[in-house]
Amino acid sequence: MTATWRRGALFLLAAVLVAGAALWWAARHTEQLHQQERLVCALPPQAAGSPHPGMVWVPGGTLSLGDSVYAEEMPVRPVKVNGFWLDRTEVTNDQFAAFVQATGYRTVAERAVDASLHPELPADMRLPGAVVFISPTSVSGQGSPTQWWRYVPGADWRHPGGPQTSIEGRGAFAVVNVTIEDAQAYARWKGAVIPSEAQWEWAARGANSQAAPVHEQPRQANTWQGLFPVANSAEDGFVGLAPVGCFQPNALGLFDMIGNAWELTRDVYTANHTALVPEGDVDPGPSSVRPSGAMVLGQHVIKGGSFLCAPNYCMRYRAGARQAQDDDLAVSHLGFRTALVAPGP
Ligand SMILES: [Ca+2]
Repeated sequence: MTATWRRGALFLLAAVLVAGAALWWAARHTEQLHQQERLVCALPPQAAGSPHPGMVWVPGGTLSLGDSVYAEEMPVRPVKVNGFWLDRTEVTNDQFAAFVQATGYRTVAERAVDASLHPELPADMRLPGAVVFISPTSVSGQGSPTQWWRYVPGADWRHPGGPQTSIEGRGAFAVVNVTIEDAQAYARWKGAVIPSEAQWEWAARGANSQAAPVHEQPRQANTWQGLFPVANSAEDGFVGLAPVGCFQPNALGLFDMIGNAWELTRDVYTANHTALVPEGDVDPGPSSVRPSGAMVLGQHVIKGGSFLCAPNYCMRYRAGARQAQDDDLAVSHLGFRTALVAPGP
């Protein structure tokens, strides 16, 4: 009896030691990855004489819009897209900083929340701020996302993780904690627009109507490897957000269409594709957001998934995936890129 008890105790001790060592190794591995992460990735030079530097031409064609994994992606339907130009990377902190410096613009996350629009919110959630992902050590109950998403007063594009964080040395990272209003303001300043959902998806598919939808987690993208939201092995080299352009571009030369930061589109969110723009030409003309501040708050479609997309939780690392985003809520996994309707090369 005593020997059996002793063997059991020894076995238990060994199991605890092994589990402890595994946790220690995982924490150390994550810490090392943080220390080793790259702050900039070199982009290949563009052809000389491009009329729109930093953008690539997306030829027109007919897209099978949507996919079959989640209900909001359905039904798949044909939509024609005219040719347009698209930023080859997500807008970076440096690029957004130039806009802010030139215009004095203050983002939505830097303003107090309008109490008349959100009378239900407690006072601390009306302070300027953004929703930040904070990886929990465990998940309890039904796995409510409030266990890993927190409203952090003081979080904004300059302070992506909260007031104690900064973007110093991270000028090449995708700007995040921006809303559709912020993205529209940047695009107007640049003389560009925010792409429609169809434009964005057509570009993400490489403007190839023959390409079958890919459902596997991509290797050439900043996503989440491991059990979301507690274990992030970061096999792709990045625990969190990455500088733009660290992974292979798609066939058009567009970087990070999938993964890294979710990207805003100018389309108001609908529960599926049925109510989207009529089949036919997708005109990138009038914006879905009224200019000059008269914005009607709702939700817009975001595309591409982010560094938080994992097979066990959110398989939205696909061109056809989509999600709704509240118009006046800045989030630490959301950025954008701009489009331009102009003659092709
Ligand atoms: Ca990653």
